[in-house]
Amino acid sequence: MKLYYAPGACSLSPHIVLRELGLPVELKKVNNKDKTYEGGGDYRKINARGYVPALELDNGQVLTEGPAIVQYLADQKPDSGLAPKAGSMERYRLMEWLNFLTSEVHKQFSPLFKPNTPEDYKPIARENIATRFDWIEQQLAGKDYLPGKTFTVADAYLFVLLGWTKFTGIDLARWPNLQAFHARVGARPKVQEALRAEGLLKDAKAA
Ligand SMILES: N[C@@H](CCC(=O)N[C@@H](CS)C(=O)NCC(=O)O)C(=O)O
Repeated sequence: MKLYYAPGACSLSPHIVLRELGLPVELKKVNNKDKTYEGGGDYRKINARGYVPALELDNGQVLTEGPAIVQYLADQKPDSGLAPKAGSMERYRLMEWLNFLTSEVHKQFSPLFKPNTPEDYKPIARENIATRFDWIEQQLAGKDYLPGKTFTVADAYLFVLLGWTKFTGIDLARWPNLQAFHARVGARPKVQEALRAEGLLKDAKAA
């Protein structure tokens, strides 16, 4: 399989999942500005919408949309526990989290990264994110991971989104459970491996 990614972008979530699962992958770095990828190809030929992530399967099919990709990957190794069994209530809970994270959190961050977002909209976006974080903070009380006791693909996604606070003027210290979660997931060896592979972690101390 090939994972098309941009360093630190939401594609870091399937990247972490691939490593947690121990699935072999070829990483293809995408330049999100000019829509080319490593080796000079036109990324829009891989994903016509031009955004990462995209997963190219061994049979040549291309799967897009982070929440779908991570579930596909987890289902390749159902015993990993990274996603509960398809059809179970726990699986729907996981999908509930993934959908919430993608539509209610991820997409609130997007305007904060865009150069053409009017400055006076940015505090509104930050406030929207803060409202969502308030809710997740409550959900994480007394828990190590989102849906329960073990790490799942939803946790990988939340970890990536929390990492974006550093670049968007949001102080995570306001949410101690989120901050502890970010440190907990960030300490996982496979997460560190993924960060290092994307050039986001120079050495263990930099975590
Ligand atoms: N709905 C997509 C959104 C993916 C997305 O927002 N990707 C961002 C990086 S986090 C991107 O590549 N943006 C560049 C662009 O839209 O041109 C998904 O969930 O996978």
